[in-house]
Amino acid sequence: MELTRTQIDEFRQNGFTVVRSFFSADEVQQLSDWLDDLRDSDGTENDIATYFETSPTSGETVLVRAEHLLGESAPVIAQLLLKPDTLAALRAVLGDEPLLFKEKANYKLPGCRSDLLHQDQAAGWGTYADFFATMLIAIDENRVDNAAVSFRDAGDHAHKLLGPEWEVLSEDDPPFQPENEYRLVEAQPGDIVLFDCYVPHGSPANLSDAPRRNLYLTFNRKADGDLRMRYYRDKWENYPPNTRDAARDRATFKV
Ligand SMILES: O=C(O)CCC(=O)C(=O)O
Repeated sequence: MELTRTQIDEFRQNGFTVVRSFFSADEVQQLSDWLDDLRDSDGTENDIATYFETSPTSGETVLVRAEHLLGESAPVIAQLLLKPDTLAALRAVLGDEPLLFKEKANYKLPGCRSDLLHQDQAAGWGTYADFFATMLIAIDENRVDNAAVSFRDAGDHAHKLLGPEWEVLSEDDPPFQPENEYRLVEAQPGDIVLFDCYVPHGSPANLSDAPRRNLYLTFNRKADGDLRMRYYRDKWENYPPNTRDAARDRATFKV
């Protein structure tokens, strides 16, 4: 499925665009089964970096995110996610060959905390390059009541940082204010959102009983080089993955 001219223009002007049914029901089912296996793991197997946290609402240990998903342990999943249509869409928005920078699953299970308003570039990405594009892939339905992601959509998109690195743009829980300047993107499994590293976004805590799992594939331009393992090595030094029996609390989370 090729992006339309309108979608490419929206991405450039507003920092994000939504593409419906980019992955088929069969593809989503494979991804969902794989994510469920990972959710139930204790975080000690294979080369996937898991981040377990204690839920602020239920007190239970939940897998909040998993990164470095497309290592040697998941060749079939890597092929499915990095299919020719994925690379073509990223090529269209980046204007260059896309190279995978990082990939993660955000589980946002019932009880998972909010993700405060932030720009991805503020997470130290400027050390590596000044532009990235991310494909959000909805695995579960994203609804207003199970923590669908909101993006700033006020016609003032700027390709720059709006605050200091490592700081969120607001400490207030979503819905972000003023509400009419943000677009809450409800999505069906298989829908994607392409967004750049400067568009402010975030999502509330998941207070429903429905999981809201999304995958995020982030790419940089080939001109900026192959940065993925350098990024992960740096990140693991500063923010090491953990196992189920060493869950963190929210206080350690920044951007
Ligand atoms: O998955 C979400 O709800 C938002 C996560 C997010 O913005 C991020 O991980 O950068």
